Amino acid sequence: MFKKILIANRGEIALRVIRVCRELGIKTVAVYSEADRYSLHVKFADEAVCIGPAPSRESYLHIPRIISAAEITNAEAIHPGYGFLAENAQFAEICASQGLKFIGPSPDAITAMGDKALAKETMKKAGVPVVPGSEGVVKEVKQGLEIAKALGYPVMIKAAAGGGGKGMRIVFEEGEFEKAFQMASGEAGSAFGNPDVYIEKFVEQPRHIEIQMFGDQYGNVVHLNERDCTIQRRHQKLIEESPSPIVDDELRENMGAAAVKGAKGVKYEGAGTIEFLLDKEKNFYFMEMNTRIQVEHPVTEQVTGLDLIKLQMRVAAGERLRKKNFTPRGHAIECRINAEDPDHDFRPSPGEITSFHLPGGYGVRVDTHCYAGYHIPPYYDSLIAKLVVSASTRDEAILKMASALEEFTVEGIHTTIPFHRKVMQNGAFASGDYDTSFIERHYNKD
Ligand code: MV4
Repeated sequence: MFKKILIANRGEIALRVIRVCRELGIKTVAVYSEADRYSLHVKFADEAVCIGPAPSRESYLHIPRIISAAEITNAEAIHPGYGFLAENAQFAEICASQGLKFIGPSPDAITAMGDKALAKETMKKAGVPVVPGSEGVVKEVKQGLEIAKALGYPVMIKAAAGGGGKGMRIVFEEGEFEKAFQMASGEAGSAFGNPDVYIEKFVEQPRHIEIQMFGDQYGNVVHLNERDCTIQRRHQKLIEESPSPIVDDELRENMGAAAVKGAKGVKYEGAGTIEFLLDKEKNFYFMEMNTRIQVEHPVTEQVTGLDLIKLQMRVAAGERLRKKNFTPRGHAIECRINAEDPDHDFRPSPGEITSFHLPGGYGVRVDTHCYAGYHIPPYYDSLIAKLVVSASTRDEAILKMASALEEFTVEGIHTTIPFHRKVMQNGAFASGDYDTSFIERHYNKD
């Protein structure tokens, strides 16, 4: 096992990694920006190195400063967390060239999954179902029009360099195609420096179901069941759960087997997630692969009993995965508590937390880096806590979540807690029967 690692991240995920390192006897190095001087990851790590000013570009995204921090502290490996440099193939490559183990997949796997059109073709070749559409990128409008006609409208135009909904356009009829194509391509060009787009049949009223994957350095790949992340707002997930209320054993087995084929196809190492769209008839289609540990990993931990961060450390250090039975036990739900005002279009609400009281009880878990007196800086994401409950059934988990949300007190800033309280009372949510338009349909205040 490593003796010392550097954590190239901040917030709750940095704390989560530090805690695992303590359990494994690994020394930790925190890095921090000038805005994070008083953060708990700085306090709890064995060493801490300031890597620059508040803006991410000059600190958490500044590769030479992070590599230097690892070198001066003699760290052997880097845990990237999520966001920032977690899916940057160049960073993974530089780590390797400096003799630092990047705790994650190979640069090649990151690159292959980063181009969404290439990722789709790679998965298709490995035998994973994909949404019918163009084979790879479409360079000309004329070619696009032919493909769209053959697929039948509505279709979606997606940026190859996109992901998470950026540079995406839905087209309902032929007359709108050309303009949408130019818009999507132009948007992709200015946002990602790559104007390439591809085309897909539009899947109506889908669910977002993702499979947690793990691979080791010897080609063994396992799946750890699904998470249902259908409750999203503008491509930001707000609630995640496992198992999905609409996935039965047979579908779980089929999606899991497909995901394993896909991950084996890219010799995947470490934690990763394969996202699927599930249509009304419960057909599933590959959407994207995320080559990182995700925010919502705790719901999988709660139903499998595995510590996924610990598992990341172990496979990065060369341990082998042994196939076990990972059938989910009970039910877990996560609510993302963000410093945002749900009554004003979820606008960010940074500032000082003046009082902070956490819920408790059996099966209640809170992953947070916040405390009373903490100032939420305006520079980074707005996640302040992940509230995760587990119970034997979904109905119990919903009641437990409602109760925990009642206890959870945060003063000084606005949070998404009141929004989550309403969802836990919502009949459609309780029934498990909804799609990705849930929030627009039930909570549109715009
Ligand atoms: C789709 C789709 C329907 N049909 N692709 C949104 C983010 C990006 N990862 C892909 N997304 C979608 N792709 C086809 N062919 C609908 C969405 C989508 C969506 C997917 C999952 C969760 C929430 C969503 C909200 C709007 C659109």
